[in-house]
Amino acid sequence: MEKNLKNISKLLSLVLRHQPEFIGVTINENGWTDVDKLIQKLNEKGISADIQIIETIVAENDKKRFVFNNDKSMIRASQGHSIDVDVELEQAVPPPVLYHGTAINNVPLILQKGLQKQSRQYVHLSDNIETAKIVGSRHGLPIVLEIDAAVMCKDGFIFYQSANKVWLTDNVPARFLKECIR
Ligand code: HQG
Repeated sequence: MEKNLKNISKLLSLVLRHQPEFIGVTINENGWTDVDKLIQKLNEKGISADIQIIETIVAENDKKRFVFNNDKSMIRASQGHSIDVDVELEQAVPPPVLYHGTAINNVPLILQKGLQKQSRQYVHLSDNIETAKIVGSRHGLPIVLEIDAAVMCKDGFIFYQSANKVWLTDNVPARFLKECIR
């Protein structure tokens, strides 16, 4: 994606997941914000965005982070929020093993306390090692942890899959975690 679009996309992640007040938009209880208003507020901040640009970002974003509602009057992030919204996540049965990438430095604490959601609404997990590695490298030298999702399910833990296919759960106690050696 072109650099300018990438920058706007990053700004949308911030605004739609964490800080709508950064540009002065409001987000409703289901995470939606009005597209026209969003464009207006971006323009007021000196960012030249229009509906074509927003449509391109929604379509081409590498992780499909954003979605429109049916008539394209509203937009929201599919996952990753720290603000309290209900994006109507689908409960789903995960594959038997899921992965979480983190920084090596975090591992001692994680193996003691389990995976906690920190500032976000959920712990984020992926169904493949490569994605987990990339996520982990955002925090430092990456390491991938393997999650025994099959046993978690048997024990009654609930999983959701976001519209862009990220696996989410409330927390992962340490007993379901081990270092992935592959
Ligand atoms: C760590 C991005 C110490 C956890 C990614 C992680 C993802 C602990 C960090 C999505 C811990 C939180 C989410 C504990 C967890 N002790 N550290 N007990 N429990 N941690 O950014 O999963 O690209 O909130 O391992 O791709 O890294 O923005 O979560 O390192 O899908 O769309 O605390 O964000 O998506 O960091 O990333 P984050 P994450 P986007």
